[in-house]
Amino acid sequence: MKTVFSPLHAGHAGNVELIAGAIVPAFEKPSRAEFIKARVESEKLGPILPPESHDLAAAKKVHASDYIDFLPSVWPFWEESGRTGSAIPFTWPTRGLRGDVRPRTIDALLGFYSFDGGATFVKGTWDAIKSSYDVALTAAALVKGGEPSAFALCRPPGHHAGAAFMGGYCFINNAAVAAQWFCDQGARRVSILDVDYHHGNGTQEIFYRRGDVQVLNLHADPMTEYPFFLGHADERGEGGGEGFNLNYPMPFGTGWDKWNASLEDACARLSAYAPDVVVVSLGVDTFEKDPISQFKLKSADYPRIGRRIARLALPTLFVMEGGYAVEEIGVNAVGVLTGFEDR
Ligand code: Q9C
Ligand code: ZN
Repeated sequence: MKTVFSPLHAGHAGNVELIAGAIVPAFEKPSRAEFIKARVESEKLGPILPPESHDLAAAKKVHASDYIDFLPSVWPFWEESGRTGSAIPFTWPTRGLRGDVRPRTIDALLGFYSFDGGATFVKGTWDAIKSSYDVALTAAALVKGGEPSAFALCRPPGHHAGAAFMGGYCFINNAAVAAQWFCDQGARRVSILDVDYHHGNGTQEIFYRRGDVQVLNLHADPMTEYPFFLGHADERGEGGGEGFNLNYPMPFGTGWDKWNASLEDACARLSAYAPDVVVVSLGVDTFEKDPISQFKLKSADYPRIGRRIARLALPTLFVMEGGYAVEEIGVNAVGVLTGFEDR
């Protein structure tokens, strides 16, 4: 399997986050992608290719145009405003406030275009976001061109980013961009299988009213886990999308047997939908030692995930999302891919 990777991800570094009342170094850090790349190499998964540069038209098919134009403006605006450090959102137009009036200062705009304080900017962040987008589209083109599968080693991740907001370490929704690109290239139906520990709220929002993109999400129950405000089992799509969004919320402590039962059900639903292509939002924060998560999957479980996905017998694009136990993230992410190739 070919991997697409860009070193520009590394400029998105040194960010901090607020978690459990403490400001700490961000868990979403460059070593994540480097550990995965090293494992791709040591396991000889296949060639590692650089991305081709794309304009932002494909991003604007799933995101609001003004939101996409905002992203590269953040750091220059931050510096013009006399700021240093990291640009972090801190105020949001929630219930009772006006979300329909676009304000003018950088602090206000950061809140206007986000749902939490987990999408933070430093100088190299936009170039990393853009490279992650290019990685996803380049890997999608490999699959469209006839490769049975490809691995988009995206960083930053994307599945929490909605049509007009960032959050949860995510800016551009790489998996959604790729799925839409497949539709625009002639796919009649696309399935997105999101196995990240957290609910892919952005992906759900983007496709919620559509029947041509099926979204299947396996994740920790939002009653007790981030992103808290989406991802319940009764969210099944709306209008033309009714029945094409499926959520599998699971409790803290979930291990392989229970998680796998959800995967089996999702795979059966996916097969019944008979898409032309599958996009896997590949998060490995379901791992038992993940520092911010509460599931109990073991390293030996990840190849089993890959083997089950391979049994769908469909062209498959893997798009990297979360996973934070950096020592093992490479083993687990690449474990899915070698399992997919049954080796
Ligand atoms: N500062 C992904 O796995 N935790 N995102 C709270 C608030 C956010 C996880 C952060 C976890 C986001 C792609
Ligand atoms: Zn996650």
